[in-house]
Amino acid sequence: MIALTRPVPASIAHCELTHLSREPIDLPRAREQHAAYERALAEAGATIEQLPAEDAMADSVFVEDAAIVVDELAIITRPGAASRRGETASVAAALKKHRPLAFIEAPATIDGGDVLRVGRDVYVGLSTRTNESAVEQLGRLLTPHGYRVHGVPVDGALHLKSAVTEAGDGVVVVNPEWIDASRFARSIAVDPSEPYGANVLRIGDVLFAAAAFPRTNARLREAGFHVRELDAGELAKAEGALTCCSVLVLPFRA
Ligand code: CIR
Repeated sequence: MIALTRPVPASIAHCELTHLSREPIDLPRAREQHAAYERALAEAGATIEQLPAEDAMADSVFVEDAAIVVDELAIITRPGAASRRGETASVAAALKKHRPLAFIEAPATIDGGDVLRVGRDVYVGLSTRTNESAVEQLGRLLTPHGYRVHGVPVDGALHLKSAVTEAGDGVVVVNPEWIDASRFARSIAVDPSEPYGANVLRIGDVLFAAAAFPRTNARLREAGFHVRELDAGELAKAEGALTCCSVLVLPFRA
């Protein structure tokens, strides 16, 4: 598995914020946490492919939002925040070595953080960043490959994957306040005191989870997942979580 990443930009203090108030971000500490994230993914078996830094683009570390990668193709997004549209060109250049490319076109807008694949089901969050036109375009691109594409209203969270991610084997971890958990056959709810605890990242046998959510992480351990906690507190102030900092490219399985 390849994980595309990008360094934390010098301009991160000017990032987009939707649900959080601006707090000072400690840049050296954010960079240390990001480097630890890259090392941890590498230890779990990912090959890190680091994109060139984009220091003038404040949210450029959150590479997940620029692309949606499945076995058959990579879809380059049209991010919902106009300030982020320049981030996609370098992600497209990196992904064209690994997959045929397709592109989301106006009037659609979509952030990769709104797209969750669980088996052949692709859930697309209808958020402030992602619209119905993007759901239609994704449907046209993915249905021929055997995926089912579903639009899912997101209420209260920035992205769908702030509210739900896959822990593994079809089991999702979900904040039921932000999306309808009954859409998923098997789910584990976050601890109610940890609304941001649903963003986890599975690499091989390891389930990465933010250290800030110990109660939710205990629930995941009780369910049998091998949880490894990462300190992601600085980028959390930029409204980014663990999945946001990588684009995973799995080995192609025909
Ligand atoms: C933004 O608002 O776009 C960034 N500050 C945070 C993006 C986080 N990305 C993600 O959840 N996939």
